[in-house]
Amino acid sequence: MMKDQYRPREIEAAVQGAWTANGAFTAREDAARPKYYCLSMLPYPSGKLHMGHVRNYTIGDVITRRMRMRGYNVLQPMGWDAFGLPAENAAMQNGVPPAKWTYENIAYMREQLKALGFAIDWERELATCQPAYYKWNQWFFLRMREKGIAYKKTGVVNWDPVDQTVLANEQVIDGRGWRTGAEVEKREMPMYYLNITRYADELLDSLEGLDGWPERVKTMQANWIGKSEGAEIHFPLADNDGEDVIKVFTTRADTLMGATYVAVAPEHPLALKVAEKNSEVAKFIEESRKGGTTEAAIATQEKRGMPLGLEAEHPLTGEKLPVWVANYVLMNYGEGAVMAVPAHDERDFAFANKYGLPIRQVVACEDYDDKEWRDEYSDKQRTLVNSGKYDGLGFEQGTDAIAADLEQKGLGKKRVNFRLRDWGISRQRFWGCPIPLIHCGKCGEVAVPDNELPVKLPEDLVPDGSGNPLNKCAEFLDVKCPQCGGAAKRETDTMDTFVDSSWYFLRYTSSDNDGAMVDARADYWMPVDQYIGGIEHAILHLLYARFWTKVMRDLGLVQADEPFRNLLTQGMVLNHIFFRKEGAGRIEYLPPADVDVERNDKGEIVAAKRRSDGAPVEYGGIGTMSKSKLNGVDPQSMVEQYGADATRLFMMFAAPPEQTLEWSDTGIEGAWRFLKKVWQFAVDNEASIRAGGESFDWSRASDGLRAARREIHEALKQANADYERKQFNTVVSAAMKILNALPKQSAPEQAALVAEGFGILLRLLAPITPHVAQRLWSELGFGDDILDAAWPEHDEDALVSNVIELVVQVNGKLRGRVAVPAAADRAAIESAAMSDANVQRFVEGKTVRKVIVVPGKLVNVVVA
Ligand code: ANZ
Ligand code: ZN
Repeated sequence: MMKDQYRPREIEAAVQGAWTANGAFTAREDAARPKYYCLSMLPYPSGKLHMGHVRNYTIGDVITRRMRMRGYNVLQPMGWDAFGLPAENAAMQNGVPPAKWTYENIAYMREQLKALGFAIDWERELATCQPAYYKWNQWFFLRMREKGIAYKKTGVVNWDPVDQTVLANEQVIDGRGWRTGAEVEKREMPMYYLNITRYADELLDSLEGLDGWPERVKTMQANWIGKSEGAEIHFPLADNDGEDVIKVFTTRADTLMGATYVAVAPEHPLALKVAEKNSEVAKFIEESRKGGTTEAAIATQEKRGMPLGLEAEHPLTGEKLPVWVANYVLMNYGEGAVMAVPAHDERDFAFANKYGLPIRQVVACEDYDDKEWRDEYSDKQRTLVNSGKYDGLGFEQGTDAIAADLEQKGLGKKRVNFRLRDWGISRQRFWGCPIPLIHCGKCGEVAVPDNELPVKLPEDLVPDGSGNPLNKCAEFLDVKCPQCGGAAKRETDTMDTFVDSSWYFLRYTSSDNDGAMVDARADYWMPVDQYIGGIEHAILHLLYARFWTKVMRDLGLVQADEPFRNLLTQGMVLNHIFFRKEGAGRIEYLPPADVDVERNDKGEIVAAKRRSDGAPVEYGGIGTMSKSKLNGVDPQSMVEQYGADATRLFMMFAAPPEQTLEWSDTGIEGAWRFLKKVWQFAVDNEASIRAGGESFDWSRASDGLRAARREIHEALKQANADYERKQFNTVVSAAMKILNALPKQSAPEQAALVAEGFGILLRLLAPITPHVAQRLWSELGFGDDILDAAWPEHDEDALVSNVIELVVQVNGKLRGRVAVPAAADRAAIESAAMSDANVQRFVEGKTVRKVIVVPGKLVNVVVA
């Protein structure tokens, strides 16, 4: 007999225990079965799971479990993106080594994941801070260095003076460090770069083949790569024996005859050379170091510049043009210099007007006004004027003609430029993967020999805020030169943590191999069939992972061209925000759990009070769950209160995966109540379910039974279509429909219906609420393990209605509808039509002249 109470904690612990004991989720390569690699982005071990994690991993788990029931050999691994700044910050605050903090967080979060019942192959677990993992970062870095894909150069970087580190462009917000808020400075320093631009064309072109990616993400990647077709043009420097030229990149070579000056970036070698002798220029360059290197920062700052006192020759006319240094020219883009065409480029226009430089119109525009910019000035659909022999040509013809002439003179040619820059991976941080190099006074920079890898990061150091502690750690620093054996120093820079996450999905396939980065198992599992994660990783992480995979392919390590076949970007989890304004404009946020709300009849919140003291609080609308706004909901407490299944069910039911999800207390309660109903149904109908397992001839079933069965199979058909589309919210609605279609207290003749219907329901729910589905499946004798039960498909015959509905008219006017058996004859149809109550009202007291029956459609009663 079944327990009559739904007790999620007891069920979930027992079912999880059995999975662990059986190694239920250990994945083994098996050439005989189709493989399916389902991957969720690995979490940063921040301390505890948040709802965003729960949503992400539930989506992945639902897909994993369903694919397994459909016969696929499924791999779903998990790991930890374990290097990074928060561990250093925690170390500074609490005096614990980052390693200890990180490993403790991992231990805690691993238990949380296990309590949620995810079908993870824990044997493949990895943490990117483990030497066994990052050894291969180092090994591969050295292979890339040998190939010139990793190279050293001095770059202009964003420097955060507080954190004492280089920031990536996206870590600079409004010219300030994203974490410290400190004004960012530009600095030059030697760094290691990965030559991702070598792959720019392929990274762009192969986006086209990624049919399983959201268009939006592909567009973001394409824009980031930023391919521009244009030309490189050389402006020889006057008074320099024609030796030195200023190279510029332009997308408007057609406007060359309108170039009136040349401008170089403040970090351009020419500007630096002039600055050596000219203190004004030196001062200008110094000032322009302030502010970030981001395009946004540069686009919004005031355009400033000064002449360098040099002249360049126009490559076609020989006219002397002044050379300026200007802060709107980026050193990192194109050639770090522009040919200025003030008449047709908005930035040059503003600059020329500010400094009184000539403006020469060369593209036809009526009423050209050189004081007021209009967007049509830069329109490419117009023809050239004031351009000598090029007059009358359009953009393309003009570009071609000018490029051909330049090429003949050896002063330019058509060229493609990418916005994408090489990936600087050096970080002046402690908690990251050491770059495996040694600096020797005699031999220079020497690679650590392969057999000495990994270069281990000391796990007992505690950063104290005064820069990288490796710089003070003699044990780490002092080393013998591998080449000459003399005293040498280790490199103390570590790698950008994006390196760690660029290939972890490959390592999962071969995680127990100490002797190789990956082995043949990578080719069995790759590519990842379904990748799931946040849209915030749409650009960098995905681009780096694609690049890294292609490099590994080119070095013969894997076959895959692209790492991720299908990509799902899940929406954010939102919750209400409540706050009070305290003195001095300070805002104090309150957790939604401490607030009682009043709603209007549309369900909108119109007033809110703090529960403890009844004092009014302000409602701040709905927003992403965040620590600072105190509107997060702790998954742990949800699991404790309602169980993992209800938490998972709510997450899947509340919204389709890609949309935002609004947290709701009544929603999770509703999910839990539904599972209670499912349980109660099993308790009430146990005998029928057990009795109804035999095969049954549905063609002989009563109309009522067949109608109920039709409802169930229609819902199943819909659920399967929705599973395919990954619309899990309507899968849950279909499950609810099925439960409603089943008789609550079944009679013996309903046994077959109940057994079949409930078996379908359990299997539909199994991916979403695996524990309760498993328990009921085995308890009711359906089988041992629902994990590998055959996925239910609808029976086409069940969809065929044996009852049809006919329209009944009286004198051509619609008066009723009747349902009749599909096989009913004329007489039966006629009598059904005449017995409809409404039809009778219109027929009463009249003479029926004729009854017309159009089979399958209508009945018309003609009366007089
Ligand atoms: C002359 C010109 C005339 C331009 C005109 C535009 C309009 P995209 O499309 O983004 O590739 N440029 C080139 N290098 C630059 C740098 N380092 N810093 C700032 N601006 C730079 O943009 C290419 C255009 O951006 C180039 O074409 C150049 O200005 C400018 F009517 O050259 B153009
Ligand atoms: Zn040496």
